[in-house]
Amino acid sequence: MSNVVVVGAQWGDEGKGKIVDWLSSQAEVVVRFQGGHNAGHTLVIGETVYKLSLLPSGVVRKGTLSVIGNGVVVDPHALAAEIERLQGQGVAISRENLRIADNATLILSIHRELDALREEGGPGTKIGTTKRGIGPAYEDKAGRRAIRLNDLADLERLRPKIERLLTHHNALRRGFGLAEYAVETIYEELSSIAPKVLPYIDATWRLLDEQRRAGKRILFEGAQGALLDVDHGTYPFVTSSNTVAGQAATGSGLGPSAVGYVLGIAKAYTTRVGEGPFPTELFDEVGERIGERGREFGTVTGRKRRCGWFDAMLVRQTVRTSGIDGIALTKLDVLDGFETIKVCVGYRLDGDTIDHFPAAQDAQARIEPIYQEFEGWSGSTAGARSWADLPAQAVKYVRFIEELIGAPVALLSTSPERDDTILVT
Ligand code: 2SA
Ligand code: MG
Repeated sequence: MSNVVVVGAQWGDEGKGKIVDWLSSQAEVVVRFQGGHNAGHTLVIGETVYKLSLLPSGVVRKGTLSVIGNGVVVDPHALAAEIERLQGQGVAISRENLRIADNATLILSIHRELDALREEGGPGTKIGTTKRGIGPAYEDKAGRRAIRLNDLADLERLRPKIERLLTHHNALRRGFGLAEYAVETIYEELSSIAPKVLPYIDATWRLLDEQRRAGKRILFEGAQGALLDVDHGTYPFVTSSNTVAGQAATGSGLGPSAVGYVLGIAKAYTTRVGEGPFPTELFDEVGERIGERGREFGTVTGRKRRCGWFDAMLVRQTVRTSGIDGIALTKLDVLDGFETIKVCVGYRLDGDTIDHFPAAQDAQARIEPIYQEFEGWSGSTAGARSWADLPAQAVKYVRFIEELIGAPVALLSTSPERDDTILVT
């Protein structure tokens, strides 16, 4: 097996956690390369459920090295809390198995507040973010005023950096009619947590390069999905990082050739949390049924996800923008027992048929899906562990999707259990 990057091929919540966990049994290193604790990956191992947000999924596996790469934005307080929570569940976490990039950007309380404030700022400004401060932290990174993890290692020199950051933020806060922040408040916030996170920091680009040269297999764990990519997603209803596979290299400090096989994760239907266009969204009892059967609630915020039919046009597009070599199709069992299943096979915009999802926000909102109806199956796919266990009509559905999106289904996941996975060869 070569190195593998796992990315969501839709709007996130495709079931990446399980697939990453399954693949991590064959990898020595697992790396997060973008996003932050806005991600939510649920792992079910035996009787135990682990909920991860910021930590790479490899952390629950003995002998696996987990790396938080430079492309991630790190809330040090959330990080420390997650480490403690997992340690409370009996997971061993130390510098032995966790390293964090010294050049990763920090999320501060000012970012969280700003995120929440904008979300409450009336019509037109709401994105439906997770309010974790992700966007504002990336803004400061691009604005060249961010505080980074390595800054915590040199507290003597931290104050002038905070001052510089606050020149920008206090001006913003005045605009919102908020009290200004004092340097000392942020200094306190950071110096108090520094001892808890510093043990893990490292020049992870170098560590990863060494691991790679030593022939260790690296798994790159994407968060969110390609349609939330800041360039290729449904802008402005996106997250603030690049979520496509190309980011695996940049966000971990390796060259593109290190990335290897690109595995896209797609659900057998579509979901989305937050605002933004969603051509195949269902507002009826069918959508309700998918949501209930699929337990479609956010791992991090508990938000109810919007549900709809599989949109082959969108996934075909992410297959191309991420260079997806193969798809892991998840939650097929949620469609068990549906009399008819619809798949979006084309788009109509103002009466014309178009062959891709347009970049313009207003056009995206006006898209109408062209559906192909598909006969459902009465048998169960839940827990199937081989191709032969599947109803013939379910196999047909999978083949149909492959054809439409232009990528083979390499893995089929039929329940949250690690072993209920079919490797398609
Ligand atoms: P943000 O907070 O700035 O990244 O939000 C911007 C948009 O990105 C979406 N987003 C997500 N969509 C699905 N899953 C996400 N992670 C959690 C999970 C979500 C949760 O995996 O369960 O618990 O609610 C995630 N993170 C960000 C978000 O909805 C906005 O549309
Ligand atoms: Mg999730």
